[in-house]
Amino acid sequence: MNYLRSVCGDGFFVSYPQEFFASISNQYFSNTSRTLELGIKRFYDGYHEPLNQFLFFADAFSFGSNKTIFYTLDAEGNIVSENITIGRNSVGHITSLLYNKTLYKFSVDDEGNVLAVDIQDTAFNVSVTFTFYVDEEGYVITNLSINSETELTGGLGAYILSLTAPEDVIVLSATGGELPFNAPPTVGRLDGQIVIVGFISETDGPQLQNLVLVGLRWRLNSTATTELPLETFGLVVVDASSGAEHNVTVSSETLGFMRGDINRDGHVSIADAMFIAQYLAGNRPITGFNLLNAASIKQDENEGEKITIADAMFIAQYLAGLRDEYFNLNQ
Ligand SMILES: [Ca+2]
Repeated sequence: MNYLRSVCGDGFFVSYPQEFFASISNQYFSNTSRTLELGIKRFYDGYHEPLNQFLFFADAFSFGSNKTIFYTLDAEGNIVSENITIGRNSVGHITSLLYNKTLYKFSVDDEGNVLAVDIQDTAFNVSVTFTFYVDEEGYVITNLSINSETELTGGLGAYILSLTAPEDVIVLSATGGELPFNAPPTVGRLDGQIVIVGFISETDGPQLQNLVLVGLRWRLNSTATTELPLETFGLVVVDASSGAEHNVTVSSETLGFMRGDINRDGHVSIADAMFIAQYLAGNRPITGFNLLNAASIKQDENEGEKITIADAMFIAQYLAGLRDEYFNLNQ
């Protein structure tokens, strides 16, 4: 039961429940949002009661409605109050709360005690960028980096990044990104999504400023006439210090994959073969090219895809009718 008046000793509030109510009211009235923050921090530390007590108060001040009251005591001693929208489950327990563009969602048990917290920060914007390059072994890598102006108190400690991707986009392997995220993350497939999960062992993480999280070696299994859209679906970032999870608003470009369409003009033509030849001869920079579209024409070993002159040759053979739209030889 110890929470705000731990000086009172065990059992005090059980014997004097009115004191318990008065004591927490003090905290709730002086700064409600700080009380919520403290409750969530304690929850992630494994102490669930402060958050349950907070929600008990939020419920008490709602008087059964779908609004509750948040208070802030300013430096002059004025109390400012604000109506906050709350959501309830079918038996009336509070399951969500919207404050300052942040949506707090609570999974609760039958008694209304919190089992899990999900924080969706609609004002916490993160952009995801895809960058192609060729590594020292010649494999095409796509780096995924994130960027945000919002700071995490303890820096980034873990993330779950999900991309919507057709089944024909295959992840062969993943490499780590920048320190301390240099260990390969775990990559999985779930309901039409590629889900990438990574974490660090430090309790002090980097900020989200052009931070490379992961490099992917992948492959396209589709045809020369199908465009495969890939985009960021969601991102959860976790504070390395507090463990607080933020379900952020994420934006990214949509990558339109099409096997063979190197210059991304929407179709496979002799120009694509020419660009590969010019790139391999060192006469054309890779800027603006979709390197995975080039590397996935002739498929290489399962460690990854390389761009070779065979890719250009396969395009020529496809255009001459010797190969089908999967770049397989016609019988
Ligand atoms: Ca093209």
